[in-house]
Amino acid sequence: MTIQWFPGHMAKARREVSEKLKLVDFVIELVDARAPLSSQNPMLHDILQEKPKMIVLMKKDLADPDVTQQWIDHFHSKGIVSVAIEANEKQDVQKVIQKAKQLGKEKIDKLVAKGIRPRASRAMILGIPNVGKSTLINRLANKKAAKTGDKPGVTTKQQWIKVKKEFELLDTPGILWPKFEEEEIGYRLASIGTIKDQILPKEDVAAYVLEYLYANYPDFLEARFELSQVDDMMEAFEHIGKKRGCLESGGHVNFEKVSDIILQDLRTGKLGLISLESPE
Ligand SMILES: Nc1nc2c(ncn2[C@@H]2O[C@H](COP(=O)(O)OP(=O)(O)O)[C@@H](O)[C@H]2O)c(=O)[nH]1
Ligand SMILES: [Mg+2]
Repeated sequence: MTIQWFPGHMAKARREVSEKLKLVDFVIELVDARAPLSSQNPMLHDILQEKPKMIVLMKKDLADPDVTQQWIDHFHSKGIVSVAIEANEKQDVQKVIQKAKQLGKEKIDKLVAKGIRPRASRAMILGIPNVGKSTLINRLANKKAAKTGDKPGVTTKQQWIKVKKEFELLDTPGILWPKFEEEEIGYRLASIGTIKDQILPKEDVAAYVLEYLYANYPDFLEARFELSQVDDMMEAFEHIGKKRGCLESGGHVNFEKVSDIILQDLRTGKLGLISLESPE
């Protein structure tokens, strides 16, 4: 796999997250419900040390509900508080607030037992790019618009959003890098649009999607593309291309356009509710 993070960038990201961590009682780690493991950061565990965390599986509206439940059970069995949400669902956002309040209270209670004065608990949101950090911060802040864009260095000073009387949130998220230890992880992240389309060849990512769907959700391929096999990938692309008007003069199918259609359909949920990995 050719994806590389420069050690300098990783060190800087790690430093920034570590600085912010000092300010909070616990963290809220965001992952993508369609690939909750691949969208985690491998180093977070080390960086966090003893800091409590909860996991929010974002974009549950695009994921396979059965698999999402398996993930919730999986995290639960490991003693990790987790909740799956759709950012636009008010009730889901309330669930995040409830769990965060509870986790924060446990931490504050411990501190109070050690002699500090009771205060609101403080948390920060962490996650890889595009997972929905800014969106969730806005929902928790109950604001329509807040600063978006993952630009390192734009933050001048940390501000706190008072979500509830007893729970405050850092207004800027911690940005983590994804992991690329296995090729498969790169393809999953590229499929859901977390990694930019320029990094892995688009046609390869689209072929990965077709193969994965054929193995796990064959009915969805049939329903959306009337596609019943992908043994011959070229033929599969041509079939979709012809159906969806990706023909060039001379009758050739434009494979790049076909790839765009496959990836767009996946990312917008038009292919169905799909999870790209299950626990284990
Ligand atoms: N379908 C869906 N899209 C979401 C959800 N949460 C965030 N998004 C979208 O994901 C994209 C990235 O969100 P953003 O908050 O900018 O991610 P960030 O890079 O982590 O700050 C945006 O297009 C959001 O609208 C969700 O629960 N469901
Ligand atoms: Mg953002």
